[in-house]
Amino acid sequence: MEQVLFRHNHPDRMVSLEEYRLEGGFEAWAKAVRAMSPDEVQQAVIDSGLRGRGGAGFPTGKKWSFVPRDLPGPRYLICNCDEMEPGTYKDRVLLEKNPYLLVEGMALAAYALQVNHAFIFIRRGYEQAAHNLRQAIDEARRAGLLGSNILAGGFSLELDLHQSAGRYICGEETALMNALEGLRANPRAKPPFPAIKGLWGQPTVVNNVETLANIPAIIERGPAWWKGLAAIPEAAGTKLFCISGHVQKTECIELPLGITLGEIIDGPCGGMRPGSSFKACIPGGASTPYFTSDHWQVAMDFDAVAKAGSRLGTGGIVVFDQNTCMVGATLNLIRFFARESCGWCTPCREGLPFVQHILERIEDGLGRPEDIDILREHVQRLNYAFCALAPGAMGPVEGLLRLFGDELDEHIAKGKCPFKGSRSH
Ligand code: L3W
Repeated sequence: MEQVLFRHNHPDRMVSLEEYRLEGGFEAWAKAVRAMSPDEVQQAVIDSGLRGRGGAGFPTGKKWSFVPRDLPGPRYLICNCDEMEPGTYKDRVLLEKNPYLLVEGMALAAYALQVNHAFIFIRRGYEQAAHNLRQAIDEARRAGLLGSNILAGGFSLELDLHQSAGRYICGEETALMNALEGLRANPRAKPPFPAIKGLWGQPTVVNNVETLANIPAIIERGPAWWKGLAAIPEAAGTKLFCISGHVQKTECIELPLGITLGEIIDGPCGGMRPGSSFKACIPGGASTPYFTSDHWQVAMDFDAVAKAGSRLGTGGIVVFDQNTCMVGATLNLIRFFARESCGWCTPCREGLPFVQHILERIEDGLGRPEDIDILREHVQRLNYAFCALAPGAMGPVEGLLRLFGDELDEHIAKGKCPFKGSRSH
C-alpha cells in the first residue's frame, strides 16, 4: 500500500534532513516557491479533496478560500498539534518520525495563503515531538527553506513553536488562539470564523498536523494521484489510524481512506487478542458514537462513517471485547470530558458532571429506571453548549443509549454491573 505520511519513516528514529531530501523532501516546496502561483497551490489542494484530519473533516481548500485577500494587515497560519483526544496519538507519531513533512506542508500552506508568520501550537506533553520540530525548523532555516526570500523566490516565512499549557480545550481552534494571545483558553463565538477574524483579529487558518503533512505529496505528485490513494472513489488520500484496545497489535498506521473497519482490525491489527471477540469500538476518537459488529463493513471515510451513525473524527479507534462493560467505558470517557470542561458555559460546566454522576450510580448498581430518560434528555440539551466539547462528549452516551440499551437496563434491573469480575486485560 502506498504511503505518503510514513514513507520516509525509520522504525527506531527520526529521519534526517539529508535522508528526507534524498527521497524528494522539500522538492514540492522548491517547485511551488519558484514556479507556482499561490492560487495554483490552493487549487491543487481544492482538487485533491483533502479534508481536515483533526476531527471535523472540513474541506481544507474550501477553508483556505474563505480567507479575504484584500484586508490590510497580516494573516496567520496555525498548526493545531494540541492532540489530546483520548485514543488519538497520530500527530505525535508523525512528528517523532518526520517533523520535516510538517515544516514543508506549513511552508506550502503559508505560501498559498500568503502568510509570512505561522505558528505550531503543540501539546505540552509532546516533548520529543517539540524537540524534533525545533531541530527541523532550525535546519530548514539554515538550508534557506524558511526565513526571508526563500530559495530566491521572493517569499518569506517565519515559523514559531508554542508549547500549550496542556488542556483539552486548547485544541478547540478559538480557545487555542486565545491561549496563543496569552488569554485564558476559553472558546470564542463562531462566526466570525477564524478564517475571517482570528489571531489578534486577523484572518487565520487553523489546520491539523496530519492535514498539513499531506500537502507536499499533493504538490509533488499531483492532486489526482493523491486522491486516488483512497480505497473508494468517494474518499481522498490516506489516513493515519491509531488503534488501541483488545486487538493483537496496537499501533498507528497509514491506510487508504475508505478501507473497512473489519479490514483494519483483521489486517494490520492481526485480529482480536486470544480469547477476545469484537464487541464494539470507538471509531474516531473519544467524542464519536460507538460502532458494533454490525459496522464491520463500513468504509472508514468521513461520509460513510457519518451515514452509519458516527464520525470518522481523528481516526483514533479503541476496540472493546465481549467482557467490556459499555456503561463503564462510557463513564471513563465522560470523566475525562467533565474534568476538561473550561467551565465557560452552563450546559457543559454543570451538565457533564451530572451525566458523570448518573452513569456512576448506574455502574455502581444504584441506577433508577428514570435515569435512561435523564441521559436521553442530556444528549439533546448539551447540544446547546458554547463549543463542540460537550456535544462531542455526548457522542458515546448517545451510542450507549442507541446500541447498548439492554446493558443499561440490566445494570438497573440487577442493581449491579453484570461485568464485574470479568474485565478484559
Ligand atoms: C469559515 C465557515 N470557516 C466551518 C471551519 C472552522 C473549523 C473547521 C471545522 O471541531 C471536531 C469536533 C470534535 N466559514 C466555516 C468555517 N469552518 N464552517 O471548519 O469546524 P467545526 O465547527 O465543524 O469543527 P471544530 O470546532 O473545529 C472539531 C472533533 O473534532 N474531535 C476533536 C478532536 C480534538 C483533538 C484535540 O484534542 N486537539 O484532537 C474528534 O473527533 O468533537 O467535532 O476550522 O473554523 N462557514
